[in-house]
Amino acid sequence: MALDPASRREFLQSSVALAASGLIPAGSLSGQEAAGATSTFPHPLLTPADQFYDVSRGNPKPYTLAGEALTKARLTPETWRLEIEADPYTGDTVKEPASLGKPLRTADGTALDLAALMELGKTKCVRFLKAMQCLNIAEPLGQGLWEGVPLREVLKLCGPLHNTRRIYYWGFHNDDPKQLFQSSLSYTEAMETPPGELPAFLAYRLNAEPISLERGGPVRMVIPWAHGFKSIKWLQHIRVTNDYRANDTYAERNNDPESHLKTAAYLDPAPDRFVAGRAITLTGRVISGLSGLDRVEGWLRSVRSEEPRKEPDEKTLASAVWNPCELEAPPADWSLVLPPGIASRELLGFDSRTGRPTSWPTRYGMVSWSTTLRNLKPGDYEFRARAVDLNGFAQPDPRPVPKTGKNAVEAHRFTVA
Ligand SMILES: Nc1nc2c(c(=O)[nH]1)N[C@H]1C(S)=C(S)[C@@H](COP(=O)(O)O)O[C@H]1N2
Ligand SMILES: [Mo]
Repeated sequence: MALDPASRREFLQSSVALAASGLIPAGSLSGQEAAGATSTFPHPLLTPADQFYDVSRGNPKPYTLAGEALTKARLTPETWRLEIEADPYTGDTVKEPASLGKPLRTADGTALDLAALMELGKTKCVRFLKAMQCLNIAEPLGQGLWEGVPLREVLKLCGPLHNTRRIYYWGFHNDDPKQLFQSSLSYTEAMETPPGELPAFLAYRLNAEPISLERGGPVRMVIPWAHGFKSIKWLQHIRVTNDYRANDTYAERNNDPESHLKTAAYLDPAPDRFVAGRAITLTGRVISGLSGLDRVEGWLRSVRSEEPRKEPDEKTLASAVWNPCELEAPPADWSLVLPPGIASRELLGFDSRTGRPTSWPTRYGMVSWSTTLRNLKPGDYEFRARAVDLNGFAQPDPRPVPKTGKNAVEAHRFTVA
């Protein structure tokens, strides 16, 4: 929602008014309270680095290396280097290889080191709150404040590019080609940023600290709009190529390599039994993906627990009553949320004068939602939550193919006794 905090409050109040007027059926079966109830939101906006759900390949995993092995892998701040080269590839339809004016190579001492990258960051740095999510896991991994230098600024160090249609990149992988985990962007995605959008960047800080080894430090690619597989950890190689095809490791596993983060709500784990007469609060998280977020809504229905679980049929779905859930509001004081020394007006997606987010949730960001159910009679119930995007599509539409990102509508069953 593109709302400032004041109009957000109004929206919440008007939702309550709508419910009171009966326009939003706050029916007894649903028993769901209208938005505006006072709730606590269980997830901090910034996930501590060590509490991200980890998705890392490799044996041993690169972040378990220590001592000399770590130095040899060039995964310490002093030894880290980034090589940028041209791919010699030509083929049936690719007559000329890509080239760049000035390759950066470890062998001849020209590779980029961390000090040089951070020096570039003094004038070019971007800071951005990103929800990290795996295309194949139906649970957000975490949300961080990432800081680094746009990829285009780093490519500029290499002089003029010719015949370049894609940028390939990968990280340290134990010298075993089978462990290579790589990704790619089109030249346009690397070089240009539409207004209000966010550039691909090479991150060296997470939540204002150096990026931990587990999260992909010293330097990790961060692709704001994409699922996690484009945000390559332990970044060490960039190759400009005239090949027009995506080379992503994820593409080889039947995933859509160009998929964007999806607008989708996710349910937190909750008890499966509640005491009759007590209010029941259910919570979750919602990601604002490519198509933005209008609202999160919930559907409560009676079920018979002895019947096997099956998806509701068309008729049941058509008569479902979805009630608005409460979205966590933007913090009134961002200094209480952000690390010391970082002002919200310095973040992408925030107004550089007022320090307020230009949309809520922030673009490719994640917030908590909550709903309170009251006066439920003893029985068995099922609760579903879904996001509705700014085009009016309710999850999982308009893109229900799971290999472009898991965004099925999640359900929780429980008994009130
Ligand atoms: N080098 C490398 N980068 C990688 C991976 C990997 O295995 N190796 N996994 C990717 C995938 S599939 C995801 S979902 C994210 C997970 O990021 P996280 O572990 O910081 O949560 O990292 C991505 N970057
Ligand atoms: Mo992933």
